[in-house]
Amino acid sequence: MDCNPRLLLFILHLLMSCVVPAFLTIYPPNEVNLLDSKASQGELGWISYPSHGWEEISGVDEHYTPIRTFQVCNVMEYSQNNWLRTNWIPRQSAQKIYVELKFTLRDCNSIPLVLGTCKETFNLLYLETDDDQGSHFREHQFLKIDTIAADESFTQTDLGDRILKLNTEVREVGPLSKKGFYLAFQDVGACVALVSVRVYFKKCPQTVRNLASFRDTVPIDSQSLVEVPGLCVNNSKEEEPPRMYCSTEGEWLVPIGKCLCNPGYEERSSTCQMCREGFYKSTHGNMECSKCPPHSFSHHEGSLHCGCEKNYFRAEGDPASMACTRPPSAPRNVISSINETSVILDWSWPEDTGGRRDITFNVLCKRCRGTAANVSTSGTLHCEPCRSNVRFLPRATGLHNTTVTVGDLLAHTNYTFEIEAQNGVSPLAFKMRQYAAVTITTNQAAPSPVTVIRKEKTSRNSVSLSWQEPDRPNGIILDYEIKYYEKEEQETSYTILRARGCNVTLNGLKPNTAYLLQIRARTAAGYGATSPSFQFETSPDSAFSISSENSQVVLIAISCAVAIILVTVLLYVLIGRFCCRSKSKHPDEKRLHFGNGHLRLPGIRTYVDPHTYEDPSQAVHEFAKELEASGIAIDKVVGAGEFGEVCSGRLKLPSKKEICVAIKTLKGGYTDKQRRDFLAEASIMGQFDHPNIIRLEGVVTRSKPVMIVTEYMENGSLDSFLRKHDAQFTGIQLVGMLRGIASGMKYLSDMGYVHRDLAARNILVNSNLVCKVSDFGLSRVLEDDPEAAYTTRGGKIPIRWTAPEAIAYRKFTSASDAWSYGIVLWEVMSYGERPYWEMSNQDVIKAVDEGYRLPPPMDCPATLYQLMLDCWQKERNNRPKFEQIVSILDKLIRNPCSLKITANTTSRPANLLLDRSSAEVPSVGTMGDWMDAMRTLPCKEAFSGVSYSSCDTLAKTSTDRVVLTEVHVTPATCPDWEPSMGITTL
Ligand code: ACK
Repeated sequence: MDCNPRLLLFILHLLMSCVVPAFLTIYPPNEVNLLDSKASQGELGWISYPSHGWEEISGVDEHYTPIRTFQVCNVMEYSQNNWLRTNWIPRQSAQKIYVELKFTLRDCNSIPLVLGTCKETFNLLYLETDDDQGSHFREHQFLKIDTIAADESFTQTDLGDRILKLNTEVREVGPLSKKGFYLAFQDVGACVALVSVRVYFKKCPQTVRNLASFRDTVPIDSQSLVEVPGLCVNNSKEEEPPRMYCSTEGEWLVPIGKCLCNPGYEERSSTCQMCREGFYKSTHGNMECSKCPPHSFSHHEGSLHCGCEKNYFRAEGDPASMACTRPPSAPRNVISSINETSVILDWSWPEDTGGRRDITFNVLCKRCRGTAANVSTSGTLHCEPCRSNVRFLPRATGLHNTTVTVGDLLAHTNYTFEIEAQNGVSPLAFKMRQYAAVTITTNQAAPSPVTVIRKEKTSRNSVSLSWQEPDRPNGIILDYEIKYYEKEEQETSYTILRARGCNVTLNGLKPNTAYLLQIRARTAAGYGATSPSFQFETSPDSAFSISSENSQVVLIAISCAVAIILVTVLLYVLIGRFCCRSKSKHPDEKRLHFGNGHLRLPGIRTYVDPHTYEDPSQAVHEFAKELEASGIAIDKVVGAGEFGEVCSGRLKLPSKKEICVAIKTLKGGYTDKQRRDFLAEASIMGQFDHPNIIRLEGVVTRSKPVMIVTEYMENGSLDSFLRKHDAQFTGIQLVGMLRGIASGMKYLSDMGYVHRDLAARNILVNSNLVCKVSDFGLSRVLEDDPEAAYTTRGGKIPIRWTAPEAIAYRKFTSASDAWSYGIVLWEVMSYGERPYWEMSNQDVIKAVDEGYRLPPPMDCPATLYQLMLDCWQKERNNRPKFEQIVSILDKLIRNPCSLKITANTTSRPANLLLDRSSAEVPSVGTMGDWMDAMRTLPCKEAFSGVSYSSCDTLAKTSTDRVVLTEVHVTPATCPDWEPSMGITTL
């Protein structure tokens, strides 16, 4: 070789230091090598022509990995033409190839003594063939790709040395069409070392994009982009056909469309993998699997949804992401308010809604034989479904509110209502049905009016009529009252008849006269409403047509008739008087004639004062059943009464179920008077039959101890019951209790009975929260009640509960009971607070007399406070009647929204009482604040927050009523709400 050996060594050294070791070389993934000289560790076997031209040299790199290089450096000689040809390289799928050359090329100036032939370039050529031609080599067959020159031959170092630099040149060749090709390097007199030759083509490598897999794609030289369809990976589904474009540079571009993992699978590392245990995926999509919702599980991989735990369900339409739920528990605190033959049922939401909000309520009505009291103990009554004509308002099933009114029940009949809460999964769990039951007894109800009246026969002086029994007799019709009068006289004078059947003949009428008639039916519950007026006319008087021979006969007949009538009237008056005296109770077909006045007919039964009986024990036996002591079992003492202990126990009557009872005993050593007074209570109680009056089961008077046995009230007296359950009831429940008390009091006042000691301590509460008035007696007010105090007039009166006129001059009436009812109302709304707190009785009397009244209890609805104030009107005739109180409370129950308007207070105002005369002031924290507000606030501000249309309206509504602020409800939140309702409905 002609080369300077030092030069060769230098080149080799350079090779060793610059070449990247082959085994470390990592090429881009989109480049596919067809030839890599560095990868070959043995001889490459390339052809060198002439043989003293290109020379193959072996060496090792710094890792001692052998590498092969070629070099030529015949710069000292003229006319150099040295060829180096590679082996045959199969083209594979390449259309365009890249040739990457790494080489060093010496700057001719750096070689001393060069004879002028030195070159600084070499040529790169190629030849396409379909097969390997072995060592057969012809120069002219090769096509030139390019002349290769070095970018830089030397680099100057800091020390002034010149270092040979490695050049890298890449050339594209194509399109190729034959199966393979050769490359050739032609040296024409340069000093060059070919360190490595790499031939490659570019492709878009197999890839997964958007869960679609795209195959290896070799770009087509003639096209800039190749569209490639993708295939969804396993367990996925095409959402939009996936596509991508492969560029000539072997790059994937513009992914379009995508695939989504199947249900039960989620995307992980560009694949769709099964959901793990405890997870689920119910839809197609590339979201992650979700954790099983509460009360559900998945024990397998790849779950589409999670199964529900035992006793938990998923309703149709519940999304898989929703927790499994269960049927609700039974509704709570059912209270019933009976009004004759209808009942309002009210209850609280179930404690456990089962995890759902779609709660509705169904009410099942059953008619039962036996008594309500039997139920509370034995729980088994013979019941059958109610008749279909029982009316439910708004309906019996699918109720969204917690109240329903049931009407058209039979009078004086036991019913059980089963109230069931349902939610969306209840149909899947019918075995888990839970309901609350309440048993009631409807009241006696007056019959409905007679509607059909027919005229059967008319004559000059009489008419025969018939009519149909009322649609709803509500009991056995005892008789009908027929009232008639001449139309012209307009009721100034009328006649009343009673008839047992459905027909009557009216005699003694004026001829040719128009009459109006009304009929009403009577049952044990009293009179029903009167029928609409029925008009009839008698026939014309034909006396003028009578012949003169007959006129005498007619005159005689008329005289006789007049005489008979006079005698009849005389007899009737006498008999009537006699009957009145002898307290005849059921006169049949009595004729009464009243001139110019109103008849007060006995409607419902009236209360009979047992003290009017000469022998009070006769009264006891008239109104109370004598019980066998052997049928009574005393369990325990529950309290102390004035005459002895109060016990709970059981009563077993022959052929009846055992029931729980309360037993009041008369302690030994009593005087005759004490015995009489003790039993007087039973004589009074025994006259009452109402669901809100404590029921007397009977008395034991023939053996000792003397006992009064009543129904048992599980929750004891109302005052202590409320104190025990402070703030635990809803407004509607409290109103339900109050309604019961008012209904009982209405019954008592209708009976003509004045209670005189109405107070929460004298109301008993049963397990269904039904309140019943108790504690009847006469001397009791004086003796028994620990609250009773002696007045200046010597009477003993429960001052805080009693109306001023009753304190001042013992004017006890139903109106004074209404005052006491107002106090009970206050006690209930304040959960058993003591009225007037620790004020002395004297101070209470004085304050009330000066017009001060108790302030509203905390959170008390404005309507109820207004009702209290109405009950505490000084003028007793202005106080509401119990009938009105019942109807006010019914309205509130029907429209619970009105309870949300509260009369703001005060736990307990500093000055204790509110001045009635200035009561139109917004309530404020204390009495002092309240007075200030009254003086300073203009009307508009004072009532800001109340949705009144104008101050005028306000002033009008508030003239004699207290208007209270703090409206917590707005029409938006309470659609049925009328702005004035909170105040004016009273
Ligand atoms: O609050 P209490 O437990 O309920 O204490 C008093 C006590 O007797 C003295 O009156 C209780 N009591 C009275 N009558 C009855 C009844 N019918 N049922 C249950 N408890 C009663 C009252």
